[in-house]
Amino acid sequence: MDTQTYWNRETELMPRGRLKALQLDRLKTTLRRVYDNVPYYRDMMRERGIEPGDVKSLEDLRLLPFLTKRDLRDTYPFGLFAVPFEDIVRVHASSGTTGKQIIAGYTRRDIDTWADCMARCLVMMGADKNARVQVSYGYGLFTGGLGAHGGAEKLGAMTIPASSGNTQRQINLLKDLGVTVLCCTPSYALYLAEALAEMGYTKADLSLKAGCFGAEPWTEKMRVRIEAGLGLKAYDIYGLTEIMGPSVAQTCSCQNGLHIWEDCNIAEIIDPDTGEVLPEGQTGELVITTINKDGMPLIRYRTRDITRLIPEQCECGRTHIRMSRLEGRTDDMLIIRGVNVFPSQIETVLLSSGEAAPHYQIIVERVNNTDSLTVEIEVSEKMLSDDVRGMEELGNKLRRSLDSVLGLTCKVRLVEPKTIARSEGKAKRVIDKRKLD
Ligand code: DLL
Repeated sequence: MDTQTYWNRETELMPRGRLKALQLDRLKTTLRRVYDNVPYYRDMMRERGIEPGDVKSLEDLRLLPFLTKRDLRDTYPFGLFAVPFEDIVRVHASSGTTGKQIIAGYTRRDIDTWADCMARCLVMMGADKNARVQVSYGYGLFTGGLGAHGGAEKLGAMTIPASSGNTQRQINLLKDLGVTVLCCTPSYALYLAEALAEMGYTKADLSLKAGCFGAEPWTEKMRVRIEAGLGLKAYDIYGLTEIMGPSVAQTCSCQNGLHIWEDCNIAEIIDPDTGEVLPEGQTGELVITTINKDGMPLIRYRTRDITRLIPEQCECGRTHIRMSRLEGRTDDMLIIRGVNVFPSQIETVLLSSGEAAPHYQIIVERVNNTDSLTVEIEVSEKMLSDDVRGMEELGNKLRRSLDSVLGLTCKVRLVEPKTIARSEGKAKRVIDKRKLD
């Protein structure tokens, strides 16, 4: 597939000076609209003594307060809508793991902008209207299914709304319909690769060329596994319900960072503890301001996702800034005996070993007021041996690697293949029993 074409050439290759001018223009319009139409925003700005006219440059964005998930909950369900109710044509919701769900509302133009951004992502993966796109993200309130679907249809590709689940049928569809592009979570992609082998097929029985995987953290090593298992090139797609759903950002064929569509979003990176904006290139929490959204614009929304911006021009020609693969979320970060631990660090260690399957679960417990971390790891079929000593050695080796990377002692429990539950959507990697107490 040709990855050198663009869906929206003018926008995707727009010189940075023009792109910044466009951002400022759209930012000013957005601020004026939310100030006039959304009392919650107006109050927030007035509390700070700010009016939309005070924002004269992109740097002035810093004058505005942050918005957090808490604000979205406080204004649940419709308090941040910035258009008359009759203009909202769809809502999506994010369940989250804690607290009340949040609702996002979209106008017809928003749905169209979203589909346009998603079409850009698909073309960035080499798809065109001859592509056959299987959407195996869940359809419904979750944005994955309908989001990917909208882009594939806009592109004119043959769109297969498989949704998630029913894994054997998924494989049959992939094979029988000659699907070229698969959209699903990376953990489900891995599960599909496993199921493919179990059904007696190989990647040669499929016609897959590209995969559009996101909605949960994953690592470079996991990408390599998926690519080998399904015989495709795997792209990382990012998004969140509050902003748009999939297609806020995606990797191009250079596979070195995700292009954030900057004609629709302004990205900042802040220190999650102090809220201070960090210089370009430093790692911190991603903050997004939407500048091309009518239904529910978000100003300086704290995503809780940890990444850094890559300002250098990309070889693919697109001028939109990139962000690095997400390192985790501020609220995913486990603090165990004072040490910060991200599930992605554990995944990297396991996959580097070459001996553990990428199926694992992290269990955190508190015994006698001390936190303990246990990593349950599935061994691969070929490693599963009756030789108890061999298994013991493997367990010790993994434990030593984890100890040194994490900087804390942990326990390793090796479990038999296929004993850790597979997920058809977002994988549940962490069981924090401390929170359950
Ligand atoms: O997960 C939207 C989406 C659907 C993105 C399909 C990509 C593909 P939410 O359910 O609201 O929306 O969850 C958003 O998921 O803040 C990140 O923490 C995480 N996330 C999304 N994409 C990625 C990714 C959708 N590529 C939250 N890598 C975000 C790592 C991701 N984490």
